[in-house]
Amino acid sequence: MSIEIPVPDIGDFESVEIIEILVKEGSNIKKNDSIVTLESDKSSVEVPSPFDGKISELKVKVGDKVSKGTVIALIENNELKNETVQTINKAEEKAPEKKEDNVLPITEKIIKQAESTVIDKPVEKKPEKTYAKAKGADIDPTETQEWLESLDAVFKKDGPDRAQYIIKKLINENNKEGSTQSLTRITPYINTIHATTEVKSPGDQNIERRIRSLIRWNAAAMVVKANKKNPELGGHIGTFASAATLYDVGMNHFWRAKNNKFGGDLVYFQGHSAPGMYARAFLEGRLSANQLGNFRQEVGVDGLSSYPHPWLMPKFWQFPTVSMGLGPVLSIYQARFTKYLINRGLIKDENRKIWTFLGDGETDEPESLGAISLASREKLDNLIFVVNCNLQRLDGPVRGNGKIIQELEGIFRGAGWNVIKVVWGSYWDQLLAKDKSGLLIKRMNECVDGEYQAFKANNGLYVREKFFGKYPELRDLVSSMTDRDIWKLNRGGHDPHKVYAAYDEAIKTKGKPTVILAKTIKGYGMGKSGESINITHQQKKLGEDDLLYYRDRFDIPLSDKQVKNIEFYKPDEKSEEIRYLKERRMKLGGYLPERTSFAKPIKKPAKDIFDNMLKSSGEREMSTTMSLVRMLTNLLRDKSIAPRLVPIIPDEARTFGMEGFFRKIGIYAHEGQKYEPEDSEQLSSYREDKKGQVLEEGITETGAMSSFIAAGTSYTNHDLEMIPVYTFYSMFGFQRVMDLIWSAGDSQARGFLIGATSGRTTLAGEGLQHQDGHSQLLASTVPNCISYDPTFAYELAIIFQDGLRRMHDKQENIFYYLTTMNENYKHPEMPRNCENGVLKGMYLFKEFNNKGKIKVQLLGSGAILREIISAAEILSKEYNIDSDVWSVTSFNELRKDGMTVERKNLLNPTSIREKSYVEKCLEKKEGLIIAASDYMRSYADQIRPYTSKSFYSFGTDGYGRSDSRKNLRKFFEVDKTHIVTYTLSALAKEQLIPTKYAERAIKKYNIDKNKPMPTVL
Ligand SMILES: Cc1ncc(C[n+]2csc(CCOP(=O)(O)OP(=O)(O)O)c2C)c(N)n1
Ligand SMILES: [Mg+2]
Repeated sequence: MSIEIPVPDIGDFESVEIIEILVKEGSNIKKNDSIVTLESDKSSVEVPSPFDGKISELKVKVGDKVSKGTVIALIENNELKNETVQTINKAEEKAPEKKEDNVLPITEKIIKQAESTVIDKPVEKKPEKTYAKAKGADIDPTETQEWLESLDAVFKKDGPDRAQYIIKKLINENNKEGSTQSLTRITPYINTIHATTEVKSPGDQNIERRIRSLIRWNAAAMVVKANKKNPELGGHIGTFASAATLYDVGMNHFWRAKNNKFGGDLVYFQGHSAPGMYARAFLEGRLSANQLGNFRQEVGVDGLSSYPHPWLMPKFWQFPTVSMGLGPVLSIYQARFTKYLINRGLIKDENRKIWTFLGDGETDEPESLGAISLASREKLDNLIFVVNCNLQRLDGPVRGNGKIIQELEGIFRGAGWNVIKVVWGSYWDQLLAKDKSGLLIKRMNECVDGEYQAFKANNGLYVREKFFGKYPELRDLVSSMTDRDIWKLNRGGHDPHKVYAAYDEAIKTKGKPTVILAKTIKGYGMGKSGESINITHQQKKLGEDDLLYYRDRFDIPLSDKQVKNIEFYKPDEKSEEIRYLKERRMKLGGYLPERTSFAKPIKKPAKDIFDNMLKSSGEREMSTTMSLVRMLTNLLRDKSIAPRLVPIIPDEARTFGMEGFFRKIGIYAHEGQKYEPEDSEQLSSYREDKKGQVLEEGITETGAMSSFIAAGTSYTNHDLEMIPVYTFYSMFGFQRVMDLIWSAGDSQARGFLIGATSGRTTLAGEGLQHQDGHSQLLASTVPNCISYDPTFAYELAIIFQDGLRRMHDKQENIFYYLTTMNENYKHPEMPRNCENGVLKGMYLFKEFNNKGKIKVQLLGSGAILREIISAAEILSKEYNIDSDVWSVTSFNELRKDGMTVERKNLLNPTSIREKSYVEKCLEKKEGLIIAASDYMRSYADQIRPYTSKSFYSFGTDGYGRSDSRKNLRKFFEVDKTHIVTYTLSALAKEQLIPTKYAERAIKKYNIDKNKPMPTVL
């Protein structure tokens, strides 16, 4: 039987136009297949079929206006054979009946009686008591001892879990009794993993130490050698010296490389510890001594980049991390994106891990800690942070008066992470075991980082006096130890056993991310030249004595002469060390870091996907943001593209009319949707799904950009090409997260950044902080960012299609910045043969040739092209001035071409001069040039050098403000009246027309000559 399909609840809309019919009469469709697309001026949604069945009749056509309940089609559904024609109105069908509470009179009586007894009962007054003010002191040691003994007994009988349970119960009880003091999230300043429960490393510690020493030497030598050659080059020794063990244990035992059987762990190395990674790659035979000798010399020689830059070493580095804070936030979103791909069924779950190394000073960057709650909320147990707590940053201590490890423990534990502190090395184990009274831990707890730093800048005697010497019992504890023994008491981050145990626990942790807080010494082993002293970070020139000390400290088999020559050391290929090192890496699948891609290109979308954008929109007005949404909706119907699209939005989907995606492709939620959304009956209902495709990031441009990078580099990190489309308020893009966009370029991310609601005068009401007149200029500063400011739907379609071709067919490592607008207007049909011009940056849109006297070249970009077209009409009609109107889709692309051609000509003075694209377009055209955009004048000014004609540029320099579009364009002098007036004035200046025309126009259009430049208003 036929069933009517009505338009469901479409939210706040009435009388919405049907812009597409997606099914034919007689066709068989499945439940949720789209039947029609509806579009208001704010949003575009598809109406899905509620059943499987055959469309027996279409009741609507393109252009019809529909509202909730309008029948759009009849469907034949075999399962509902016996029924006659029915109307399915989900809202009515589902609305649950509200049940009245039917309480029997007798029950009510009983309740009343019960209530009255409760009320009548006298409130028991608690006796007032004044408690002794303990202020943290032990006011009753005997009682304390009894409690401790009880706990000890529980511990011995039933173990730590039971003890923990009882403590929790006690705390709860204490809270119930009225204590308001919160429980500390900080544990004592000792290792989280007790010595007795440590998992032991299977490695050969002697060989591993020898390998580590060689790496230490070569890393330091690389920096010293470069600076001996040229002191300008710089570099860091102290950081890697403090982190060598942390890296080595990972390399020897934990980090699995990518190969044909496994996707590989992803490791974010701390940026300025790069020399250590090079030194290891040298021993592995992946880098030559020559390359090491060219550390930080990359021009004209085969050198090594200062820091991890995939752009500069595309086969080596995977993640740019040196801009502090970016590594941590990027890795969190990388871990989340990995789970996204797994949950969407696009990659296998291979239990891959993401490891992130960061400095303790780096944790002050808001980006480092700002997203840690996402990691625990999304249960990212594939993520492991290792914070190298050497207690120092560049200028001095990270927390001289406090303890960074304790501070971070509280923060991470509070955010729900698994925290593993690796504070003390094995040499402390015995002392801690002997410390029955807890005095040693008390002393550890009370010392601040400034003191800990000073201990390691001095010697064993100093530590004896200043640390142990404070309490006679502790002095006695080490009385049988020599100063040398005391000096040997190592820190956890330098003890491979402790580090191994921590890593082992981290990889086994389920349901939450792990952070390892490893205490180390900055400049470890550098002695007087840089161990634990404030200048360590900057130390890059070691004198001969310092080098000899370093050699002896780490037993490097080099002669004095070789040391003085700062030679690198690599044992023979057959040596135990090299064999061991290689064997370990082979066991772990290959070398790290290494950047490769085995991704298959994404197939081109069918051409007809873009067809409707190339046609005129007729009387329909719409914004380019809406065109984009329609284009993406169409792309979601293309089998090859659809699964790879990653729409990313930081809480602005409704602003951009993208809420239709929620229902259609779902919002990614790792645990699905645990509630029925309040708008579940609506077409754009807030649907969360484990397989959801939209990354709805919430209000975090930093997070959204990190997701963009994760998706945009998926072709190398997951061997799967993805197409991120990150849409944001254009003002909160480049201006807000420029450093991340720079790092997207370095990472060679591919994708589309969409600066929506763009333009200083186009986003009318929002005012100064929202109106962007410079993002296009900022985009021009990123070398591999291709940017466009299109006006019409067909321009957008041409650019997007070409973007897909370049990034996914030609595999170019570029990404796009497209500005789209929220101004509604009609879109013309694509002029013939404009594609090349659209992509190059400009094409002739229209000629006004009827008058034939004076001509001008009018160049308009984005929102202001339409003002230019109107100005051309006025000039033609009212002043008999002809013009050529050019749509400039990208002044940035024109400039790139101009620079390239100019340079080529300058370098080839004897060859025939080549012409820039701008020159080719304009040379044969008559008249001066007027160029305008909704961006600062310098945006259009970029092409000034590439034409010999007079050039006048107009733009929106100054702060934005709230008003209507019309008023704003007048204020910034980019409206049609100003363009007409300025054109007349420019022509008068060139003595092509009398000045009176300009003077009259100024009066006619009420232009205030005395108004200051908008930059000062
Ligand atoms: C955003 C940013 N600001 C400043 C720097 C310069 N810088 C490089 S290393 C460093 C100190 C790092 O200290 P920490 O994080 O403790 O690392 P450590 O070297 O001690 O391991 C600074 C300030 C940078 N790389 N990035
Ligand atoms: Mg540090």
